[in-house]
Amino acid sequence: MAIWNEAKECMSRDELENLQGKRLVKQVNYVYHNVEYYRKKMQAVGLEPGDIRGLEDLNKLPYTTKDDLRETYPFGLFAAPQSEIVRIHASSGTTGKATVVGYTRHDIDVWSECVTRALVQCGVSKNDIIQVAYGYGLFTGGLGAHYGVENTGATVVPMSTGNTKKLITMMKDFGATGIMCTPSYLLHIAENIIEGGDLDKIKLRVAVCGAEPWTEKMRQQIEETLHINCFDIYGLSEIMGPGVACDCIYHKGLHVQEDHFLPEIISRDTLTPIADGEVGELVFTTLTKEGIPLIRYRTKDLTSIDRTKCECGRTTARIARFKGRSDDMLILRGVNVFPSQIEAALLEMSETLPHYMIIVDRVNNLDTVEVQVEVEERFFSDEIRELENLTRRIENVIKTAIGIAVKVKLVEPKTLKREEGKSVHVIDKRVFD
Ligand code: DLL
Repeated sequence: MAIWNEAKECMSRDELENLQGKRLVKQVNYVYHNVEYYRKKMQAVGLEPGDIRGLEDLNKLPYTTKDDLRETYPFGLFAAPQSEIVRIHASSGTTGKATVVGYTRHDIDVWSECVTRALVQCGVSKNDIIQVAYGYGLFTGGLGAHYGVENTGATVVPMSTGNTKKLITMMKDFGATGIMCTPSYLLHIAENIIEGGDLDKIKLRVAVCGAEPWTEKMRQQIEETLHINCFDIYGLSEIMGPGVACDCIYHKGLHVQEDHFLPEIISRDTLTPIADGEVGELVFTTLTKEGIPLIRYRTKDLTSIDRTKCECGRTTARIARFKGRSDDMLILRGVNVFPSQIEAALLEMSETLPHYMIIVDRVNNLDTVEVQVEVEERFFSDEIRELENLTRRIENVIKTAIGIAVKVKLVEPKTLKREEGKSVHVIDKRVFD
């Protein structure tokens, strides 16, 4: 199995840690001198760049969270001037304000390199034709995957999301050999392929899926249904986008591109680093980023780490399949959604009461969302048409707020369960184990 950049992916741990240490010192200096917010944050804990001399000083540095990105919206954490930023992406923030990230030309090159390494790790070569069916746009999935495929030398078909029939037609007509999309979407595509009697008409042999939590069972199900190899790719916009880490043919964890991103696992209770193998929150420090370098960014993703050499020959640390998140962020059809975004949208409407319940399920492998909303009694004496109008309007308001369609069900006042303690607004019936 080929390795794209053996010099970086297979170096000895000593060599790698030495490189990481040097890059960390440089990145901290860069951030201190170019981002006022970080400078103040470091000064607040009495830190100067000279205090960080290598990896051993990492835990002196304060953490960064999504709140820091929100407070500095939109460009406050950018370290490079606008004239050097060649691209912007964004994802959902906790209160509706987007998390905005910017890339310099060099950042885009590093990103393409990382996705290329991941793809080659999954067996992709220039002989492949890859359909990218992640959304193109502010979401990092589409364009991130796209540049990586091109850099590999393979042929990219920029499908984006939304038209399964066309995707399958082109898969057959073009002889596509690979696909990149969310795992739940691929299961949906697979069902359509089977139903349409198209399985023997496609040449698909590899899929690289991510952007949402999924299980090993789902991965195997995809492999068996489509007779292909299926891999798990991870990433987040704050750090880069897809390609921060990816599975290899041994499926024993996702290799982190450690020369660019320094991983730590911290305890959710004490917020201090924990031993390899133990499950905690994944934290990343970018090592080479220019646009928006982040120091000790708390991803809220729960996993464990293994730094032993993999059977594939790579020495980079592997993170285990994700065990969930430590915050309330939902990933619905690959889109990040915070319940607070739905709440804020409902509160803007005068007809709704501040009681709602979000019910998430997975039907035919696609996430479904029903939002039950209490509305004032008087609406139930109105004509059915009025109720339907109101339902559609609420659906539109929510769709505008979170970017995906939901089904709204109006319920009478006091129907939804009231909690005595922390209110519960989400029932997630999907199974991720
Ligand atoms: O989802 C980037 C991406 C695109 C990754 C395409 C892979 C493929 P965000 O929209 O910022 O970025 O969402 C990041 O999605 O913190 C995880 O909670 C979740 N996530 C991403 N990949 C995986 C995965 C993209 N393979 C958030 N398994 C992250 C489980 C994943 N969760």
